Parts: sequence; C-alpha cells; structure tokens
Amino acid sequence: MVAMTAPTISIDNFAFSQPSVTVPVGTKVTWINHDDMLHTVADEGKAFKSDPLDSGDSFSHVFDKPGTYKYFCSLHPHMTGTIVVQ
Ligand SMILES: [Cu+2]
Repeated sequence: MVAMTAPTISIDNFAFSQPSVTVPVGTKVTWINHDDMLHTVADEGKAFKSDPLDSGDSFSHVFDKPGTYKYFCSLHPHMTGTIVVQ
C-alpha cells in the first residue's frame, strides 16, 4: 500500500492555500486558519462542516468515500476549494 500523506491546507488572506487537492480514500485532510478572522470549512454536499475556526485553529476530516468534494467558507462563500478523493 502506498504511504498516505496527510495534506494540510492553510487559510490565508481569505483563501484556501491549495484550490484543489487530490488524495486517496482514507486520507485525513487538515485545514488551519492563519487569518485573524473566523473562517469555516463547509462541504457543499454537507459531508463535513467545521465550527468557526479562530486564528490558529484547525479542522480535520477523513475522506473515506471517493468523490469530488467542493467546499467553501460559510462566512465568506467566495472562498472555495475542492478535494478529489480517488
Ligand atoms: Cu471565511
């Protein structure tokens, strides 16, 4: 089995640092908020949603089903990203 990485996506300047990340099934993805502003990580399909993340807070989700997960910040919906799970 291929070693899985555990990608970390930064939230900086009202943007997710990596617009699209492709990972194998079973990967844990972590988001860390580096802004001095609350942000969330919310899946369009409601597969996951973080609480509001303060500066320095993080949120993780394990992707155990393949698919394309489009997510956004529910406080600033123009902030978007995609996780592709294979
Ligand atoms: Cu936000």
